[in-house]
Amino acid sequence: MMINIIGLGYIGLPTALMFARHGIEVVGTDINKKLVNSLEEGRLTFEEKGLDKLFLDAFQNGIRFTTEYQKTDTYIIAVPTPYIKESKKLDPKYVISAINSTLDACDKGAILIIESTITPGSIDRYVRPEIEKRGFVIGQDVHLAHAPERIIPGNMVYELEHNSRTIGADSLYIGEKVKELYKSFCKGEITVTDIRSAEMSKVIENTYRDVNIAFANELAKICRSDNMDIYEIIRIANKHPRVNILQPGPGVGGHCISVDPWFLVGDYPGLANIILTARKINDSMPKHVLSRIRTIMREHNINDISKVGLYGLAYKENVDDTRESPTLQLLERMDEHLSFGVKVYDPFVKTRIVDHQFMNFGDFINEIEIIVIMVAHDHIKENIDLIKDKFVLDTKNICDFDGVYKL
Ligand code: SAJ
Repeated sequence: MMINIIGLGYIGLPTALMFARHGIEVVGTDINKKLVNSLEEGRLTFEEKGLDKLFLDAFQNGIRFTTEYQKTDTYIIAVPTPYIKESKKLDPKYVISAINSTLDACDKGAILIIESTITPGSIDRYVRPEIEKRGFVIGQDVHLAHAPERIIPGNMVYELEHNSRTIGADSLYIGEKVKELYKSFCKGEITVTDIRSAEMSKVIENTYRDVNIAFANELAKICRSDNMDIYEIIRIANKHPRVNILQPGPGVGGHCISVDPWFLVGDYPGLANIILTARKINDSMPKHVLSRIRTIMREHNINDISKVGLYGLAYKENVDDTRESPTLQLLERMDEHLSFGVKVYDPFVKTRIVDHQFMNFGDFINEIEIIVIMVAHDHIKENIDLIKDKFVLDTKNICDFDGVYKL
C-alpha cells in the first residue's frame, strides 16, 4: 500500500515523514519544484524541533518526493486554505486543484483524505460537486474523508504522534479504514465521525483559543487603563480550580488561530458575535503596542523612530514562521501612519523580508534605545543581560528587572 501526500508544507511534510518512519510507503507531491528539489537533496524547508531526525528516518525508509501525482488508492491532501481578505471566506482553489489532479491519477475506489483546515460545509459545497462534475460517483469510484490536524508549531513531531485526532467520513467503514491508517503512528485516541462534524470541530478548536486569548488581551487593556498588574491578576485568578486565563500578547498570528475564526464570521454573519469581537480585540493588539511605544518615546524624549527596535518577526516563540505575525501587523500599521525606519531583528528569520531588518543581534541592539520584545524566543531569554541598558517594552512578560515596560 502506498500513500501519496499532496502538499509538503508545515503539515503535509511532517505527516509524510511520520508515515514513512512507521514503515508505510510514501510519496510526497508538491507543485513547487524548488521545494521538491530541496527535499530530494536532503534539505529541510523549515525549522522544527525533531524534524531533522524524522527526515533522516523517513529517508532511510525510502520516502520519495516529486511534482507528479501518483497512481494509488490513498491520498492525503494538505494544501493551503487561505481566506479571502475582503469577504473573510475560505478560498478553496488549492484544494479543488489538488482534488482534480488526484482524480486524474487515482485508482478506482481510492480514498481522498483532506487534512487542510476547511470551513464547515466546504466538502459539500466545493469538493463533492467538483468530483461529481467529473463523472465520479462518491462512495463507489472514490471515497472522501476529512482528517484535520491538531499539531502545534514548535512541538509538531511530538504532537503528531501523541495528540488525539478526528476522522470524518461518509461511512463508518471508510472512517475505520482511515483510522487504521493513522494508527500506524498516532498513539492518541482517534474519533470517527461524519465529515461536517470533523470540519466544524477543527475550526472551533482554534476559535476557542482565539476567544480565550482575546479575553486575556482585553483584560490587559483594562489593567493598563487603570494601572493594575495584569500578570499578577491572572496568576491569582488561575488558582481557582475552574479558571484558566491565557496570556495577553502583542497580537495573534500564525496561519491557524488568526484565520479559522474568520471562516465562521464569514459564513454565519449575525450569529458569530463573540467570535467576531474576539478577532477584533486580537487584531487591535499591535495598535496597543504602538501606543505603548509612543508613551515610552514621549517619557524619554526620544523622537526618532529609528531608535526603536522590534525583537521578533515570527508569529510566536522558537519558530521561523512569520505568517500573520503580530510584528508584521504592527509594521503595516506603522506604514499606514507614515512611520518608517523602525529596526527589526529575529534570529530565526534568515532572509530579509522587511525594511531595516538586521541579521546580527549585536548590530541591532547597538543602534537602538528602545527594544520591544514581540516574541519570547529562547534566544532573547538567554541574552537578557545584553538589553538591560535599553528601555524595554516587554509584551511577553519575560523580563523581571526594574524599569521594564509591559503591555
Ligand atoms: N498566543 C497568545 N497568548 C497565549 C497563547 C498564544 O497571545 O496565551 C498567541 C501566540 O503568540 C501566537 C498565536 O496566539 O501568535 C497562536 O499561537 P498558538 O501557540 O496558540 O497556536 P498555533 O497557531 O501555533 O497552533 C494552533 C493550535 N490550536 C490550538 O491550540 C487550539 C494547534 O493545535 C493547531 O494544530 C494549529 O493552530 C493549526 O494548525 O490549526
